[in-house]
Amino acid sequence: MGVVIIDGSTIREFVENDEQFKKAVDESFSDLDINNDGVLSRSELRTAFESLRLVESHFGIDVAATPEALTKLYDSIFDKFDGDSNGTVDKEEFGNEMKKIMLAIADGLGSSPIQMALEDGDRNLLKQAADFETSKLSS
Ligand SMILES: [Ca+2]
Ligand SMILES: [Ca+2]
Repeated sequence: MGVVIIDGSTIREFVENDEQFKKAVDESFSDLDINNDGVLSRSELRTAFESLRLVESHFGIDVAATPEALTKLYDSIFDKFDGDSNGTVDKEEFGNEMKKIMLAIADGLGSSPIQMALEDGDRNLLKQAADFETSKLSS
């Protein structure tokens, strides 16, 4: 368990570094594609969002929302990701939408840093943004 501190510019720089962001998206995507069929299903994406803990911050949802409300929410998230509405999310769709979400979070944070508590071994995109920042500082 560790704590990382990130702000809007940390996230923005990370997302706008194409090579770095693509690598992070590739890694996250393979982690999330539990059955390794090259696309994310509804349940795989839901698992992803539950573990990324982005929903509360980005969509402003009440954490105590009912299961029905959450399912509805995750369905609407899935539809956003599934740009061509073919029922699955491929890597490109995933990357495009993650980029939008990360930038929206960056806008929301502005210059007010937030602390994130992370489990060891977490590899979510916000954590990677923080790592990217750290590696830049130390190089
Ligand atoms: Ca899959
Ligand atoms: Ca699709």
